Amino acid sequence: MATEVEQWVDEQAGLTKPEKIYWCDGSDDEAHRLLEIGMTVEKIGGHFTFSELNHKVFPNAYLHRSHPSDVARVEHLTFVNQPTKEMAGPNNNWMDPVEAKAKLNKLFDGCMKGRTMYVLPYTMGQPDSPYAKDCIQITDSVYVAVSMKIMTRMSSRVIERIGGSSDFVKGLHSIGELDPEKRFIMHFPQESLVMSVGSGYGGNALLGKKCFSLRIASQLALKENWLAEHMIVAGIEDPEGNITYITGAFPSACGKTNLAMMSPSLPGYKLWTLGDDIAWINFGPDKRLYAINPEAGFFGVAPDTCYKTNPNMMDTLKADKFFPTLFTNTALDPDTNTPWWEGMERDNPAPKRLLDWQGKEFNPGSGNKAAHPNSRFTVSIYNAPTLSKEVDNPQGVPVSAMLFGSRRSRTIPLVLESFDWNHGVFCAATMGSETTAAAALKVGVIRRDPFAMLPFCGYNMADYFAHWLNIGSQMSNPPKIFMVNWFRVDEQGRFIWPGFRENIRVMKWIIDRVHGRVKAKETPLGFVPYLEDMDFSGLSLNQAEKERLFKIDPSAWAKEIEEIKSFFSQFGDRLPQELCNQCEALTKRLGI
Ligand code: GTP
Ligand code: SPV
Ligand code: MN
Repeated sequence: MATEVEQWVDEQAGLTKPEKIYWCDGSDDEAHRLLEIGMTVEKIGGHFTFSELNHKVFPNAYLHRSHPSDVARVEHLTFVNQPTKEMAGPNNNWMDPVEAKAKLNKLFDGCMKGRTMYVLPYTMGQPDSPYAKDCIQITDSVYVAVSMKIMTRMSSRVIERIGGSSDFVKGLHSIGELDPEKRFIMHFPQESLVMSVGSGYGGNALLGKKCFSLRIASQLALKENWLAEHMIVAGIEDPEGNITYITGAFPSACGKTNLAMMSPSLPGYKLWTLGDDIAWINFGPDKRLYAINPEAGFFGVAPDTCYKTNPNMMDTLKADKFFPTLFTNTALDPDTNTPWWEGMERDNPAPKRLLDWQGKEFNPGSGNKAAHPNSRFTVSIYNAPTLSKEVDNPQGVPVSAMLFGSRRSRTIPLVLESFDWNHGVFCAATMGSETTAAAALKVGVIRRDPFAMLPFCGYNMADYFAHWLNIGSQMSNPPKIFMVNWFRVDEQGRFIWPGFRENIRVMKWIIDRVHGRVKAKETPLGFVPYLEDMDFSGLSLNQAEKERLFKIDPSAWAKEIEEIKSFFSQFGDRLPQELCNQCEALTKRLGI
């Protein structure tokens, strides 16, 4: 008798009508064959899916150029189809699940005619972890299949693990016609099902990532008393050799990968990487919170990555270990056949000739960028020189501090410690950030992005806030919560804080606070460092700049509070009263 997996795959094949069905085993040999197909058979918008890069410089690396209309997540085409609109909340697009299925089934009907259907069995999380989840994704894109080999633990053993069970997460993906008019990313949390059509781009198409590990998983986490978060996981080793584990939530393209891979500028400090995008956080037997990274690779922003800002990532990209590495929508130096992106000129002068991200001759005088601003690399976490030895620990690592950071030019100080858990939840719930190129939105305007989860929470965000408050109430000694902001600007609009490797100075203060080694100054916003406790040695910051990093501007905060209230109002009665209380208390402390 057919297993549940076989039955489900049969049904999808009946719908999409592929010419062939191929079950992936996740091996290197298979990746070679898929890359070969991408270099000689499969085409996207007139050119082959993959081309081989110079393996002397970037071992195992391949370039992918996507369809020019398909370069970022599309939040307006992403739906969370809970049984009711109320359950999805004001932060999600919603459609009645029955209607949504009917609409999608039309788009999927026959969409794989003449093509191969790839069946990808994978787990999110180390397979021996009690927190790991088994998943099956179907796709008709070799780019997606190869990306999933890097980003997840893909193996035919997953099929054996699932056996006859129906307990697996289902993802149905087709690039369809790559037509933005026929593009939808739809989630059905009640069925642990994602259906995605019309895009081959990362977060829209690698369904184990944002779609499952955040949108579907956040709903599971609510039911099962854990957290699924848009967070890095890292260990910070101090000069005494003690490692303190932290998580950090930052909106897309606001610095997670850079922080997760940091090469600290302060002597004696080391950073150990566990994850750069997603954390699943569970209570351990000691009732502390423990984090795992469900992913196995990085899908990182290329522009600005260079030896000056992120040497560990450059070494990761050049490591000759895990097979293969992908570059998507970067520019190309045709003379050396190596990828190039803006920011690399900080290490070496830009090549004389470049092909832009669409493969066209690049004109530096045009005002355009050679690499797409959201161009990315896909590379195994096992290539990272900073890989934590705990990365495969099935239980995860104990979390001592949780950071929340965003791009705010004038409101949030460089670092701020919340008074307690509930105040920290308020700070995270009211986070706002200046938008970036990671989503197809207007760039540079402030939008509220609570917990960096606005595009990724799979249910009503008011219930999500309540869940966070509830998690805190179950701990006598919860992790400390910090806000960080690398992006405050001076009068000329330039970033004051040097950031990147220098962020260790902020991390040092954070772990000193965790271990009770340093006092802090109480302000209306929370605790901030006394300037003399911040290690600014060797930086060219004057006193006025140091003060500006922590300055509280009452008029900016008056505006901020108005915006927070208006953001909260959309949740009506569902918003936990505690958050309104926190807002009132903040208003009083500021004397507004
Ligand atoms: P996603 O993969 O989209 O979730 O992004 P991310 O949060 O991992 O962001 P990433 O680390 O890739 O950084 C995105 C952009 O922020 C890059 O262009 C970086 O140059 C910039 N950035 C990261 N850290 C810093 C910093 O400390 N200071 C400044 N000024 N820019 C930074
Ligand atoms: C993000 O946008 O937060 C990313 C890239 O990490 S994506 O996989 O597209 O979500
Ligand atoms: Mn992300």
